[in-house]
Amino acid sequence: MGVLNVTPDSFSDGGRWLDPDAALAHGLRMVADGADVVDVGGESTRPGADAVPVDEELRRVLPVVEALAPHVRVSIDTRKAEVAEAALEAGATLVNDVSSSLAPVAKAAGAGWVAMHMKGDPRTMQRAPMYDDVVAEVTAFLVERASAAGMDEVWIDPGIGFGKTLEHNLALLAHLKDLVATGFPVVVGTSRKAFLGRLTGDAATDDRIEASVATAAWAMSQGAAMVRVHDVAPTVEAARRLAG
Ligand code: HH2
Repeated sequence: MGVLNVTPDSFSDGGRWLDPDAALAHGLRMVADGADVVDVGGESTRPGADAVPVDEELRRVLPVVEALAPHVRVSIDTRKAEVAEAALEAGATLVNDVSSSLAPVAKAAGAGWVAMHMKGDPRTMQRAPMYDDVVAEVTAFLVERASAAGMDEVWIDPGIGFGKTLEHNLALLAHLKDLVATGFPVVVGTSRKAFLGRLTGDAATDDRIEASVATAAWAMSQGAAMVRVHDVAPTVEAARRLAG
């Protein structure tokens, strides 16, 4: 899954794809590089981010979803039902839902749904997140949401960096097999995230490519069915090598 943020403020590619033509070109580039899905988002969910009004989010994502949908499977990365509905009408077929609340919208449209775990909301989620057992709690939450959805296509995602410390992120990655064992296909997004910068010496987001590819490869080796990445070409290369 290639990331296409049509936002001014995403943490790693904010402002680069705000223009619809630039966004389309980058989406097609990721398809040429081997992405099976392009994930279009119009609201940053980085820690501390402010919410975006519905009209503005629609204005950002709809032209891009429409233009890309004939070329590749498009997912819509949103927390808003109105945006998910409009994007599904414009050609998206998967709802990537960091709020884990949009199953009814995806279901009504016959689309797929990614349920992601987040503790709190983006504005406050990194203020001292705490768990008794992060792996057990995240797994239980996702199984409950995914089972309750009663849909054919439900993916689960531990939500790396969403209300989690470095230690929480590493525990979830170390125990990904617990999520895989639930039987739901697992999505993992580590790409360019802050915890990688902490592990490798707080590098700029563009310098986190090796760590991003390494953690994506780890996730795939543990049975993740999809990885959400900014750097499609090296991740596809890693996937091919893993497949032998
Ligand atoms: N991470 C981000 C956004 N959406 N969706 C899923 N399913 N899993 C993730 O880990 C995930 C996600 C955050 O990354 P990004 O879109 O690159 O940044 P921003 O939220 O600043 O736009």
